Amino acid sequence: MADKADITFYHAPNTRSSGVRVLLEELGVPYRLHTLNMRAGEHLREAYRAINPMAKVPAIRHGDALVTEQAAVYLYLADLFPDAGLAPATTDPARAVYLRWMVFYGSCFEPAVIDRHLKREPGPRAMSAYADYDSVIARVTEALTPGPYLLGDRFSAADILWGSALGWTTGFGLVAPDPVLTSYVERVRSRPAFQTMAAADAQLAAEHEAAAKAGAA
Ligand SMILES: N[C@@H](CCC(=O)N[C@@H](CS)C(=O)NCC(=O)O)C(=O)O
Repeated sequence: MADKADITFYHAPNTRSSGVRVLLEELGVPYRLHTLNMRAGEHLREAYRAINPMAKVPAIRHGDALVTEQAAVYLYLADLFPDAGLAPATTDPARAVYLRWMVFYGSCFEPAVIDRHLKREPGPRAMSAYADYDSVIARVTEALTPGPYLLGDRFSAADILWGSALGWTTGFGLVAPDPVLTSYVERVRSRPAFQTMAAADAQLAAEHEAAAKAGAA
């Protein structure tokens, strides 16, 4: 296996890769930050398509291994650094709940939320991978009740993914505010790693904005 310090993280500020930045901060591990200025379209260029042919962030490279898709990135990194305790071990029954919510995110939550927002019909229940929007939101809300985290008292990498996602989806009005979801977002976002990421992303976003404007001038 590649050296654990040989990690490159492909990131654009204020995007789905921001949660991975929080995860790396929580893990407390060294990595190379490779930023992409989306305002300037850097993610669409050939150089980045060689990393992720979908031209999306996040992505990481660990030695020769390229990992794309945010849930895969979270799973990979949390398992790579087990001492941080952010992923239940394969022998731990909590792993089942952890994997369920990691996968539910991309296979049910995102499509349900985006379909609802764009007023797209999910189609017949039997053909819809997420059944229906209300069921998805109800399952997430139940999973966070009583909380405080998806695994009960135990904070995990899944909470970084879900705290980030519920933060932007409630923030942009894609998911209706709800006391359970809102207090969960506040709890997760109050962690120092989130605050470190938010400050660093704000600075990076300002730099990218200025560079894009200078390039367009
Ligand atoms: N399915 C991908 C989605 C990632 C994604 O949509 N990332 C956005 C940023 S939030 C992106 O890279 N957008 C650039 C574009 O599509 O041009 C994942 O879960 O990693």
